[in-house]
Amino acid sequence: MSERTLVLVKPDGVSRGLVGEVISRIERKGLSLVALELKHVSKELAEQHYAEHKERPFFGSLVEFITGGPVVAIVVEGVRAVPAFRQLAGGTDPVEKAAPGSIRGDFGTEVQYNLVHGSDSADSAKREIDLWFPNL
Ligand code: 3AN
Repeated sequence: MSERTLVLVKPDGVSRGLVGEVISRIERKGLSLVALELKHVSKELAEQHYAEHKERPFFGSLVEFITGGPVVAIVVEGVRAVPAFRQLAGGTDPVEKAAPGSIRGDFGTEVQYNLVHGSDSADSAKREIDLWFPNL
């Protein structure tokens, strides 16, 4: 029943001092932290992480944004960890989609600067955890 997901506190979340807030919500939900690292993201890692968005018009600015400041990468584990963190994060658009009470709903306004990333499936989680934490 237990699974893992990759969570990123993106550069906007780190610079706004929301790392503790995000970790606190993960812990209060009943999920566990398995690995955590403050990372300066290379262009290569960013492009691999967001490979599925390669053809999207915002790909270039997304890569620029995610490499523009430190990111906190966290491997989170628990029962239904993938959808559970997606619920904590809220929808991609912090205003139109994310409900109040979610991380994006409470703290975000812009689609690109939406504070956190969470894997969208167990398969994505495995790929992303291998990418961000190759030694885990
Ligand atoms: P989520 O992070 O909710 O799974 P995705 O995977 O569709 O959303 O998008 C990945 C990231 O790309 C988002 N977190 C956001 O930073 C950025 N993004 C998505 N849609 C747009 C958009 N229309 N304009 C700019 N950035 C976007």
